[in-house]
Amino acid sequence: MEISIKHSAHIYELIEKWNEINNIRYYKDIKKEHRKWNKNGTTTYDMQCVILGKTGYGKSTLLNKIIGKDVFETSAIDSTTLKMQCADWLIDSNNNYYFSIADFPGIGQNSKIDEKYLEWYKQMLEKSDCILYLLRADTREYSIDINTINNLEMDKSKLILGLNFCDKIEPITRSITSGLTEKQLVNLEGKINAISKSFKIAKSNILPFSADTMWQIDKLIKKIVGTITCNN
Ligand SMILES: Nc1nc2c(ncn2[C@@H]2O[C@H](COP(=O)(O)OP(=O)(O)OP(=O)(O)O)[C@@H](O)[C@H]2O)c(=O)[nH]1
Ligand SMILES: [Mg+2]
Repeated sequence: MEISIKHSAHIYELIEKWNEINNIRYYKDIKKEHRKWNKNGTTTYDMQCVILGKTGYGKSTLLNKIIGKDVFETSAIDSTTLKMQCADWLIDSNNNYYFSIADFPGIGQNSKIDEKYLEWYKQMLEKSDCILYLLRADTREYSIDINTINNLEMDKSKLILGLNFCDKIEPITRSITSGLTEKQLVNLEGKINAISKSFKIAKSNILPFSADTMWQIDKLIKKIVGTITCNN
């Protein structure tokens, strides 16, 4: 399995934007077999978060917002991400410890391509400490997602269901603030309850956000860090 590194920086770059990332820097138990990678002949240990989910659900957009730069290509029209790619942040240069977020191609295009991508997902699950599986808050069709999570036997202790597109929850209004209205929040609560039941996953593992307006991305980062450091 090969992943192209599209962005590489020191962990301080992330901490400056997201204070919570500090907890990853202080995490001591990094040197584990499943975290081993080979980067140009050097063995590294990567604490890995992977973003998975259907095409067009905002995986690349989210990663760009976390970095604060448009590194990963996004599109409102076509399936955009066609290979495995990631952003890496150096934690410790003496031991070659890294924090990494990987952006994968989205499923749901056609069954032949899905087969290939699902195989990639499967391989990556074993190497990951946090699986961020994106859903859209403005749809009620989750059967492909439920099947994918069940068929790949995703470890629910590592799984976060990221509920993106919360800015599109009904009733949509025009506003000068980026938060959700009272009515949207009520509908969101109902949505989370329904998803919790149908996916058989605790409500605490469902994190609503909007990559577009950046609503609750700070909470999502906190959840990712908590999952990786087993400190939820
Ligand atoms: N309104 C709204 N639009 C969003 C949000 N997140 C992403 N988008 C838009 O959705 C479109 C698709 O986003 P991408 O980031 O390319 O989706 P992707 O999951 O990476 O897609 P693939 O690479 O094909 O798997 C883009 O036009 C984004 O601007 C969101 O929270 N709200
Ligand atoms: Mg993409």
